[in-house]
Amino acid sequence: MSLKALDYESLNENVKNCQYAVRGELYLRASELQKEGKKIIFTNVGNPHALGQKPLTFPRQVVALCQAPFLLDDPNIGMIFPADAIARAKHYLSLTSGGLGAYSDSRGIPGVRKEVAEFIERRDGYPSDPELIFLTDGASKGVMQILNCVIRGQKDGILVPVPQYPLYSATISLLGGTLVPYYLEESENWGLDVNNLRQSVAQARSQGITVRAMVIINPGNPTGQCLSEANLREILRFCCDERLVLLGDEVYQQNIYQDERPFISSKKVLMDMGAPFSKEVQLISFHTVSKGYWGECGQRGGYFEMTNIPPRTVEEIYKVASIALSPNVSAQIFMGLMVSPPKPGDISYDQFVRESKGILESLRRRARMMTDGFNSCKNVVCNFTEGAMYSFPQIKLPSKAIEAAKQAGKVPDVFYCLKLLEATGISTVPGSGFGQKEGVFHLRTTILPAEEEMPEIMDSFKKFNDEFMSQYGDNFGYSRM
Ligand code: DCS
Repeated sequence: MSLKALDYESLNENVKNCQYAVRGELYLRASELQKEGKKIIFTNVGNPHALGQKPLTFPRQVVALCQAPFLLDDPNIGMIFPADAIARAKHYLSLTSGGLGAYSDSRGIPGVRKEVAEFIERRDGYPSDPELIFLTDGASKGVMQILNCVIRGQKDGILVPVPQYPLYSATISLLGGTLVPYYLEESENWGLDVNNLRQSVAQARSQGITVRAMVIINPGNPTGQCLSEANLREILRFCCDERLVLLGDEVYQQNIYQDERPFISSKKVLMDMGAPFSKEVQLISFHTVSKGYWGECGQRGGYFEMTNIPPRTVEEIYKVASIALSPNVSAQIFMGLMVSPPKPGDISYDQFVRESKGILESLRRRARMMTDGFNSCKNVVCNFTEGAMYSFPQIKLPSKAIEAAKQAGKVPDVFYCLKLLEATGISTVPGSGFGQKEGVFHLRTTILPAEEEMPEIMDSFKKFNDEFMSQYGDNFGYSRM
């Protein structure tokens, strides 16, 4: 009997081959255990509100009023909402054509795109054109739209850091392209060596792959490193030489936990480099409302900015965006608010600053607690989380553990993470879900659990790890790689 189109055996192979570890085996097992009544600490996803982070007050007030515009007619409204929130709600409603229930332009509301452009200009000191900014349902959708334009077939390669956030590997396999890995150096604080890039490109070319684009994640996920300006220059020069479009994933630009290397955007570095680079290199930069101190993951708001992309290509991207009609309109308002938060002198300013600083300072302390906690454990080494939301310790698994994993039919780091989950309820993602060098094992956890719970979580990790290492240990000394 012939198969029907949606019988598993006849599905699109690209769908079956695509892997997304952040919601993979570990997450499924954690969900099962939760149903059985076990307390699970979901540190597998960078989803701050799910771990108790409170939403910022001002943006929620504005969007609440946009969702319920009849409240604006209530004579008592000024007793519940501050005047600046009321004014901003009216402003955003005036930018829509029919409020939050109406589709917007497929690129997003022009007035919000203008606010994004003004934010980029303030941040980088260079002009930004709202016509080259598209609002998207989270950064993910933007990344998918752009990769869809770049990948023509199996022979098209995309340079992706390893370890990487699996949005990239999954989308490339879904679109039937080829991932060309370049390795980040763990012993160099997950630094990016341009020589590795050259090698990766040469190797891919020798296999008949046309390398077309390069992805950078800055600050890094899962690796947490912040790229230096010098490094970004090298990358941009490399992209210029190799005629690659640079996809700059900058969703963690607010999440910086060290002072030596503040965030610097790829766009600014490119413009600072001047001609010919500033006129030649094709760059797409991504941002989101899901991260930073906003953490509004469920709202699904994002944008991308295009630099040096020809108008005819912009038209094609617009056409494809139009198939999905419109990005979420409430999320577009969150984006508008993120790029133009309350200013000094506004009624809500002090509260906004208090809330956002409180979140960022706590994240910085949590980043330190996690790194120090991991580094105090046997056979575990961890680079400091300079930025983003994750800790990515290396776990030196004893050979007996690797053997036991084999017996159980598991990848060694999956085996370790499953044992950790069963023993402690801590739900992590095995390093293999992000890619890592052969024979080296990691896990990823977010730094998002509540600060007051952190000591207990790290104690319970340490206790588990001690027991694991003594159960499977072969008493070798461990030296940092
Ligand atoms: N880029 C990177 C590097 C990310 O880490 C994420 C989300 C995204 C893009 C997409 O985010 P939005 O679509 O919400 O804008 N990070 C996932 C993660 O690793 N944990 O949680 C989600």
